[in-house]
Amino acid sequence: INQKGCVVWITGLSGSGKSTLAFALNRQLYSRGKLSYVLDGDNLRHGLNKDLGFSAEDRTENIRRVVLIAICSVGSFGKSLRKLLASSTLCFANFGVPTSREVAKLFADAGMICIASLISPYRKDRDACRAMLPDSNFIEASFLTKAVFMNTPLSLCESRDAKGLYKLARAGKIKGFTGIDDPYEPPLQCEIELQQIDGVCRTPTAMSEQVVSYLEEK
Ligand code: GGZ
Repeated sequence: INQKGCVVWITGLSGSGKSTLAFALNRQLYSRGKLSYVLDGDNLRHGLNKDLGFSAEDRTENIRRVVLIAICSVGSFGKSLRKLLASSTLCFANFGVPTSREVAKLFADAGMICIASLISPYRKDRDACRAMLPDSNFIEASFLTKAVFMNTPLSLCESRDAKGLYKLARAGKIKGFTGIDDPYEPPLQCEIELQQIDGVCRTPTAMSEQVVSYLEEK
C-alpha cells in the first residue's frame, strides 16, 4: 500500500451525516486499496469512552482520547510513543505542541488514513487537535448540509432525528444537547465544506468522492 497517513476530522451537528460520510469514505478508500479506519464518536461512546457524558469537560476528554488514538493510528506505533503512553497521563498540556508535531511527523510517514467523526462542537478542542498534528495531515471537514449551515441550521438535522434525541432535548428530557441548549461553533477555517447544493441532497458516495479527490490532490 502506497499512502501517507493523515487524519480526516469530520465535525458537525448530530444528524448532519458525519457517520454516513465517514463509512462511505472508508469504503471508497478501501476500494482504491487504501488503508483507513473510522473513529466514530457515537460508537466509541459505547466502549472506550462510555464513562464520558456531554458536559464541556467530558466532550473535551472525548476528543482528547480520539486524537491520541488518531495519532497512533496514522503511523507506526514506535517504541518511544509506547513508552510515553504507558508512563504518563497524556494530555495536551504535557504533550507539548513541538513534541507532538515531531512525533506526528514520524508517524505520518508510515500511516493509515484515520477518519474521525465527532460532533466536536467547541473550536478550542478542534484547534487543540489541529495543533497535535502537522497542518498538512489534518483535514477538518465541516460536514454540514446547506440547510444547516446557511438558513435554518438545525432544522434538517432535527427533522431527520433518527434516534428521537432532538425531540427529547426539545422536551427538556436531555439536557445540554448540541444545537438545542449547548453550542456548536462552526469552523472558521476548514479545508473541505460539504453542503447540500441548491436543496438537492448529495449522496454519501458523491460527498466522499469529493473528499477522496481532495486527498489525492494533496
Ligand atoms: C450531543 C448527544 C448528546 C448531547 C447523546 N449532545 O447523532 P448521534 O446522537 O447518533 O451521535 C451523537 C453522539 C455525540 O457523540 P460525540 O462523541 O460525537 O460528541 S462530542 O464530540 O460532542 O463529544 C448523538 C448522541 O451522542 N448524543 N447526548 N447531549 N449529542
